[in-house]
Amino acid sequence: ELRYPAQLNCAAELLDAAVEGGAGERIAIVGEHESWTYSELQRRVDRIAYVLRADLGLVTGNRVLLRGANNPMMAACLLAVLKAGLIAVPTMPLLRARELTAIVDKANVDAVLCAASLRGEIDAVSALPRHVVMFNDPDNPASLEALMARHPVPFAAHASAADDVCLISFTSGTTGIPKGTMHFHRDVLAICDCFPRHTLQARADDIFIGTPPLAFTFGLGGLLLFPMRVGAAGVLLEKLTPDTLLAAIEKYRATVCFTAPTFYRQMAPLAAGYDVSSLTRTVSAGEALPLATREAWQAATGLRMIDGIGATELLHIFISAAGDAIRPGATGKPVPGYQACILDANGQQVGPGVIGRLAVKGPTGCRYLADERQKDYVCDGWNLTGDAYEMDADGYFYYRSRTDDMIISAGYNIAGAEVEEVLLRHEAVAECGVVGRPCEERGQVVEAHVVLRAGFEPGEALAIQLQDFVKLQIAPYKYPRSLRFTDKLPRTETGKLQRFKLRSA
Ligand code: 3UK
Repeated sequence: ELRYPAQLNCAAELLDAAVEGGAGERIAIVGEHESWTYSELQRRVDRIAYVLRADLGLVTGNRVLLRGANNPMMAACLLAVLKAGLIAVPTMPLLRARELTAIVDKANVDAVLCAASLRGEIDAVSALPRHVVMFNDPDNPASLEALMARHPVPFAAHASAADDVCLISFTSGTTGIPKGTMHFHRDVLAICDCFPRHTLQARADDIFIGTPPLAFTFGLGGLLLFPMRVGAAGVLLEKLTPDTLLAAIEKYRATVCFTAPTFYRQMAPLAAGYDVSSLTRTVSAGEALPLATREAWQAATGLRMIDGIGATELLHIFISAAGDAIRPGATGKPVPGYQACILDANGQQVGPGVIGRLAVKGPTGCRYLADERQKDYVCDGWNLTGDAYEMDADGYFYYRSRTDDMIISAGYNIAGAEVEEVLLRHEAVAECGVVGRPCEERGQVVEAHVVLRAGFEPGEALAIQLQDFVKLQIAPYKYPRSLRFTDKLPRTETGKLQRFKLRSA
């Protein structure tokens, strides 16, 4: 069990402890134009903390909305908010003014720190808080950097309680409605002391890289908090594509990579063009990892993918497996520190081989901002993630679908992910999404939305070929009776398929 002192500031624990422990001259953060040692990062964090407290007059518990793509200053701002005893409200870079207005309102934001490149949507927010400060804004005399220059170091970390809220993270909203989740100082350390420690076995000489935004807890943990907890380096790059991520892995000799399954699927055929031999662990999360993707990645790089399921409500990954413990097809076992089980519709635990609702318990857990259906997610201390899972006799957990995405067609329960797995094995298929479309006769009909690889033409003949391909590999009642070709699938900024958009397409 994890134990932390009652008084705990997670930023001090990550940053000041690293410097005091002798990591001061090691590289903490690498950006496109600069890289900072732990001491350099600490000096910036301390000056920003003074700006927040002394210049803006913020007091303990005030909320600071953060906007920026992945870059070193965005990381420094985040850490400064935590170190000053304030609450960070990071926001996804692509959010529009309307969504930002809802967050400012819901999270009761007191100040905004915004990268100049994302200024447009912030300016359009109605009812902004009193303080809006821009960073990465060299020509602006009122920029955060200009204010920072007037302050000394060090800044003494605010003496927070271990269970003071320090982070409000919004879910990516696969259903379209983002929910705010609150996390304590101790939660931030707890995620560092579970998955990266036990599953990844992170070390000081690791170099972390990847695509998830720092505003997504997958990225916040994987690219900033996890490396800091062990004195390692995190590479923070904006606007990565499959090609530029591969190039960056080569350039920075990255050892650990975090991204979503679709990104690995796109990188696999390109990987031969780059030297990615520095990689030792690659982590896939955000949505189910299809077997075809796992195999393509392993064939291209020799690496066995580490799949892991995480959730904003639980802050990070809670079921995973690495190395020899990997079982293709399974997400893995509960990460040390967490427990998991499968519940039936009545909330009773079921045994191996039965599909049910995934329930999770551990050092972190869901706390929605007021009035947001806390009771739907937390029941008897168990977090219900909304996923349909199955366990085997050895305690491995297998993803089946989101509970509300299970397709029921003519009385059969069909998991869209299983049909997607099969389609992705066909040479013509680059991407696909399988959903249940309402249908009078069968209740729902299995419908596949397919993006073709270059060189393949959409048409009736190919549709029939794909349908037959599915029928030969899984029970024929699961084949997509409806099959549509499309150029692009609707995805969230975190790489998740938006099935609700496919259902109404
Ligand atoms: C789904 C997965 C199958 C699942 C996240 C790592 O994705 C993250 O958080 P979100 O709040 O979404 C949570 C939901 O996403 N999911 C995530 N990973 C997997 N499904 N296999 C997986 N490996 O439905 C879950 O309930 O956006 C992931 C770390 C931090 C995160 N916040």
